[in-house]
Amino acid sequence: MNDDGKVDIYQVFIAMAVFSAGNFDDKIKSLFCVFDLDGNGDIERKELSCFIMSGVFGLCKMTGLPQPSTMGIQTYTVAVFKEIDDDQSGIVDYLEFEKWIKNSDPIQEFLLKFTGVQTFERSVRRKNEEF
Ligand SMILES: [Ca+2]
Ligand SMILES: [Ca+2]
Repeated sequence: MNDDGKVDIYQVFIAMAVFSAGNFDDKIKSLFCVFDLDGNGDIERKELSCFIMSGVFGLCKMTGLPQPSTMGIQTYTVAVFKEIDDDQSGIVDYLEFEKWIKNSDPIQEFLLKFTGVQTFERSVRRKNEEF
């Protein structure tokens, strides 16, 4: 949650990236597949909007935060899409998506933070399995 009341979409990414198995590149690939609802290999704006909408609402439900307005999410989606769509072609291909994830400081920071937590939990689980 940011100061202006907007839900931080990056937290949705992190939740997904952290809880899925595999290395970072695999995670980006699975994220891309989740976004690409019709599976045509590109992310269209309506797909991103769908994802953000369900992601944000799901997150709010999970955390008990108040839900932002649909209008607010749509405005946010347009801004995010513009940011990802590097060549402004109106569609996001995998390379643009990958570049965006890898160059996004907030995502990297959260990943580092949450991956550390996961590593700890994993080591605990591994230890338990030894007995
Ligand atoms: Ca698509
Ligand atoms: Ca593009």
